Amino acid sequence: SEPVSCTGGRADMSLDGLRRTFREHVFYTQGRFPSVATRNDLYMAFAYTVRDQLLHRWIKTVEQMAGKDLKIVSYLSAEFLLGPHLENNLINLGIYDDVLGIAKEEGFDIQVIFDQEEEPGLGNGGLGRLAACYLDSLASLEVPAIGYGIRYEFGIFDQEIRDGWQVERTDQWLRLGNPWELARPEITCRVSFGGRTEPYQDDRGRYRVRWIPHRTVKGVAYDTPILGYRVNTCNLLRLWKAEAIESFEFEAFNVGDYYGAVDEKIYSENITKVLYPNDEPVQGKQLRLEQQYFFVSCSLQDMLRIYKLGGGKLDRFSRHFAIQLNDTHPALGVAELMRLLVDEEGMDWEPAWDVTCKTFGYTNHTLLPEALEKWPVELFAGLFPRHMEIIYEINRRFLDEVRRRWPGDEARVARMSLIDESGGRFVRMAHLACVGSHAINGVAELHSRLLKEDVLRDFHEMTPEKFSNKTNGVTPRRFLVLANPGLTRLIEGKIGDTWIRRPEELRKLEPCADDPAFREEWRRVKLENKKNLARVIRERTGIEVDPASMFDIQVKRLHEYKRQHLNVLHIIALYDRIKRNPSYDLCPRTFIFGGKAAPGYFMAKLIIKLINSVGDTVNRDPDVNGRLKVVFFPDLNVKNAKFIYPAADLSEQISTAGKEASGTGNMKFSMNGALTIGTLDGANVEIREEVGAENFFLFGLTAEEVYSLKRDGYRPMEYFQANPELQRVVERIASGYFSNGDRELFKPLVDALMFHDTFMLFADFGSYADVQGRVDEAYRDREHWTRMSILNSARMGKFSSDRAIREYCEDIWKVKPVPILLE
Ligand code: GL9
Repeated sequence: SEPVSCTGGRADMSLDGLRRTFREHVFYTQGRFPSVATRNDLYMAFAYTVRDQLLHRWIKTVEQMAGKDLKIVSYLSAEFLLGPHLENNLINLGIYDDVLGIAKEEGFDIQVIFDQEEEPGLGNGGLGRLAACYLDSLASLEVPAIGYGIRYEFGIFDQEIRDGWQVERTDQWLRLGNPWELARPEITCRVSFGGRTEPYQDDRGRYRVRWIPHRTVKGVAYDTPILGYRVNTCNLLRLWKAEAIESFEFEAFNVGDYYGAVDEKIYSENITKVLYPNDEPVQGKQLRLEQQYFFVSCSLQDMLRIYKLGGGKLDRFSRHFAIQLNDTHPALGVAELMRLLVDEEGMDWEPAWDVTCKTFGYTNHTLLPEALEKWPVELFAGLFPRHMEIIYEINRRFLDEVRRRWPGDEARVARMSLIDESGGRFVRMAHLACVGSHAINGVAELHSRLLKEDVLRDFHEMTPEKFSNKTNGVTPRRFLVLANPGLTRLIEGKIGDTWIRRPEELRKLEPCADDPAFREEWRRVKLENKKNLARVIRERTGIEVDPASMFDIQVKRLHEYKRQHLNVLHIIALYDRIKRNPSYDLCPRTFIFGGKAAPGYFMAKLIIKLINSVGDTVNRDPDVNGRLKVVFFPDLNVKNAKFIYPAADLSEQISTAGKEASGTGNMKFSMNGALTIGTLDGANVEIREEVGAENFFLFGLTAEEVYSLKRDGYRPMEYFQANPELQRVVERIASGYFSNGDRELFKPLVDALMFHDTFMLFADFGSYADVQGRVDEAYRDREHWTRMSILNSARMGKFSSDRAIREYCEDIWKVKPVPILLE
C-alpha cells in the first residue's frame, strides 16, 4: 500500500512550522484566542503541537513494521509511573531549545507551562517507574514494543502533610483532560467473570469446555505514543479502561430493570477506577484480582487480534510476541493464554502449552515473603472457574514431572505446587509465573542469587536454565538530561553528548576529576541545584534550608525495611551530641526525606510523623543554631523528584541487607553525583563495584549475617544495652521529647524496636553512626568530595535502562531493533 503522506502541515518541525501549529491548536483545538487563553489552554496547545510530531513518527513506525516478519515485546504491567510527558518528549525530539524560543516570543514562561501538566501517577514506586524507564529505552533502542496496563481514573494519591501526619487526597489527573492519549473506542475487548463451566463435544468429537460467565465488561483501549530518544521509533502504551457493555445488550439480562442496568454500568466501571496504593500486594481484595485479570485478558486478546491480522498461525505466536510479566500482577496471563488458545481457538493442550511457555518471561521484584502474591482458592475459583480448572491441569502435569524427577519427595511436591495447602488453600501466583515462563529473572545480582538460593530454590533446582539476572536501570534522559540541565551542559562541554545513548562513555569524564577548574564548575552546578531545591522546599514547607550545608537525602516509599527510622535515630544522635556539648563540631547538614506511606500501613505513617516531629524540635532549637535541619518533602512523585536527585550530596540507601530487591533511586542519585551511604543490599552492591569502594560509604551487616543472626536468635536489647548513645536516642523518643511530653505517641515504634526490631536497626546503628562520622569528615575536604562525586557520575553507565533492556532483548526476548525512516 501507499505510504501515508503526513509531511508538511503539522509534521513540519521547523521553527515556523511549530509556531504555526501551536497557534492553530490554541485556536482550533482549545477554541480560544490568545488574549483569553488560560494557562491550561497554552499547555494543551503545546502538548498537541508536540503530540503531532509523535503521531507522525508513530504512523511511520506502524507503517514500516506492518508486514515485516518481526517480533514485538509486550510488557505487561499493572503499573506505569510515567511522569510528565511534555519536557521528556521535547528532549527526545530534540526541539527543547526551539520551543523555549517560541514561548519567549509568544510572551510566556515555559516553566509555568511545564508546571501545568498533571503527571499520570499510575504506579506506586520503583516497580512502576521501572516499567516507564523500560518503555523509554525500548523506543530509544528502536525495538518494537507495546506496554499494556490499566488506565486508572485515580492514580497514586496526592500526599499532604497536616500536623506532621500524612493525609491522602485523591489524584484527579484526568480533570483537565489528557492530551497525550488517544481514546480508541473501536478497539474493545470483552472480559468475563464468574459463572460456571460446562463440558461439550466439538464438531470433531473432541472433549471441550465452555465457560458460561456471570457477567461481562468491555475494555476500551487508550493509546499513548512513546517516542525514543532522537530516533523515529514511536512505540505504543495501551492502557485499558473498563466500561459496561452496550446497554441494549444487557437489557436482555435485565428486562425492564433500568436502575439495575445503571448499577451494572457503575459496577463495571469500578474495575479501573483506582490504583491500589500499596507496595505490598493486597491479598484477598476481589477488585484487585478483577483488575489484574481485566487488563491481562484485554491485552492477550489484543495481541492475538494483531497477530491474526498479519495472518500468522497460532503455533508460531511466540516467534512474534515476547510477553514479559512485570512481577506476578499479570501472572494470570499464563492461564488466560491457555484458555484463549485451547477453548477459543481450539488448539490442543500440548501445543498451546508449548506456545505459552515460549512466550512468557517473568521478572520477580521482591524477596519479602509477605509480598509474594497468593489468592484464596475460593475467591479465585468464584471469579474464574475456567482458569481454576486450567491451573489445576497445569499443576497436575507439573507435579507429575516433579514426582518423576524426585520420586517419593512429597514435601517438595507440596512446596512447589501452584496451590498452597499449608492452612487454607491459595493460588501461588509466583509459581504459576515460573511454571508458565521460559525465563525467570531477578533485578540485581544479589537479588537473583537469593531468589535461586531461597525463595525459588526448588524451581531453580528443577530448571536452572530458566534463571538469569537483569540488574535494573534508569533512563538517563529523564533522570539526568531533563532533571539536571546544568550538569548535562557541563558534561557535554567536556565529552559531547553521545553518552546520552551510550552512558558507558561517561567514563571519559574520569580524568576531569583531577582538574581543579572542572571540580569548581561541578560544585557550582551542584550549588545551583541545591538553591533550586531550597526554593522549592521553602515554597512547599516554609522551612529555610542552607544550600551550603550538606544535603543528605532519603526519598522512597515509606517502609520499615527501608529504615527511614534508622536515619532518624542518627539525626537524634547528632542532636543529642549538640545538646550535651553545644560547641560539638559537625559539618552543617540538611536531612531531607520524602515518600508516601500506604494508607493502611500504620507504622510507616508513624515514621512520617516522627520525622516531622524531630524536625519541629531540631529546626527550632537555638543550640542547634541551624547546623541541623530536617525536612519532609511532601508529595514525592516523578514531577517533584526532578528537583531532588540533582541536589543531593549524600544518598541514603540503608535497607536491611537482603530486603531491597534492587532499588533504583540509588542509581538516580549516584548518576547526579551524590555519594551513597548504604548497606550491601540490592543494586548497592553493584553500584559500589562500579564506582569503587573508596567512593562509597559502606556500613552494616551483610545479607548472610542478617540471616545467621536471625537464625541464632536476634536480641535487639543486647545492642541497646551495649550502646549508651543509642539508649539516649531511644529515651528521647520514648520520653515524649519530640511529642510535647506525650509518651504514648511513638510507643508503638519504640516497642517494635526494643522487643522485635525485625529489620535490625539496633544491630546496624553503631556501624551506621560511625560511617556517618566518616561522611562528615569527608565532606570537609571539598576537593576530595568533588572528586568522588565526579567519579560516581562517570562510572554509572551500567545503570542506564538501555543496558538493562539490551540484556532482556538478547537473552530473553530475542528481539532486534527495527530502524524507522521518516521519509
Ligand atoms: C520493587 C523493589 O522493592 C525494588 O527494590 C525494585 O528496585 C523495584 C523495581 O525492580 O521493584 N518491588 C516492588 O514491589 N516495589 C519496588 O519498588 N514496590 C513499589 O513499586 C512500591
